[in-house]
Amino acid sequence: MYRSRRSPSLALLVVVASVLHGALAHCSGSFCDADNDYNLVGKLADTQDAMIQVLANRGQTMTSLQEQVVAQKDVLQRHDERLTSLEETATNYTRDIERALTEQRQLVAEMKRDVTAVKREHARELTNVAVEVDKLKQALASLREELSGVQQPPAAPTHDCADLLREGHTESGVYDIYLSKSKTHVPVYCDQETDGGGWMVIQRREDGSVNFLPRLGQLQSRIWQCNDVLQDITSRKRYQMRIDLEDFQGATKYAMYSGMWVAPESDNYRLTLGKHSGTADDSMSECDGQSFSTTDRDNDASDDNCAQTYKGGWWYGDCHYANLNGRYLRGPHRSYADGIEWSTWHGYYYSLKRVEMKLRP
Ligand SMILES: [Ca+2]
Repeated sequence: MYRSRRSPSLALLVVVASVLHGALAHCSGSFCDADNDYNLVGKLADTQDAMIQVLANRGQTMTSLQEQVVAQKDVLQRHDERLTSLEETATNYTRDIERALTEQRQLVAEMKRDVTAVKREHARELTNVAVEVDKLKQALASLREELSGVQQPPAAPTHDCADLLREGHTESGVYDIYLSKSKTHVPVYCDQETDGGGWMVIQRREDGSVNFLPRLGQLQSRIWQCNDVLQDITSRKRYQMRIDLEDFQGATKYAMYSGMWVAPESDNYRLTLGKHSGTADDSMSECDGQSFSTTDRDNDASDDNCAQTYKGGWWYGDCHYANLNGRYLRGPHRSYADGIEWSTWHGYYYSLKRVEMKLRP
């Protein structure tokens, strides 16, 4: 409430005016002094003017105050309107936020439901997988039991000394090898040392005996059987042949042939040798392409019987440059070309101390 500090003065003026007015009314009678009355009237008039002026001022002040009140009311009205607008805005925001929160809560609830459903589904699938795994384990166990009753297939047969070397048989000696055609095993001597090993010795001369393959006996009695074995072996894969030579002075040489093959009996065990190499010059050139001859089977290219003349079963052509199945004559000899000859090294009058013919894939 508006309260002016000048209100006591106004009230005093009103009281004074009332007193004066009373006195004036009192002195308007016949008992008032004329001078005093005059002065009093003058003072009253002055007071009345002053009061009028004061009242006028107060009126202006009141008007100004009323205008200020009106202005303050307008300001308050605008503030009220602004406040109302802000409240509406806040209400709208609150409503929007609550709506969004509600939607988010619904979304989260839906996601939780989905996750729960997926978890449940996965759990079911895991259970099914576990069941299937158990079934597979049982089937595998059954299969193992069945397999344990089945005999293991036989290992791949050993066909030559190179196979044996790969299997870990690194010592030279006699081993059984498997013949594909005749489906039998036959003992052979394996040289597992010379030039990396893996050599199958098919003929050896180191004394008076003539050994083709071990335990197959002497040349004259078993030579055809030996040729059958050679045909069997060399028909399965391509073999190189090495011929080691040693004379009685201890000198050694060797000859290599890149593709040794013995034809079947129907082709008289014809020999194929391939390309020559090695430290010994080639003395087998006459043998290449020739049938095998013995004293009683003249398959050579000569008018004579080379096997009878040179005392050996061999792949004679127009007789020979090498006669590795000839007689064991121990070095120099007088007879012509009937010893263990390698003519390109020692001619036809020198019988070598030791020879070996061997095959390797
Ligand atoms: Ca002949």
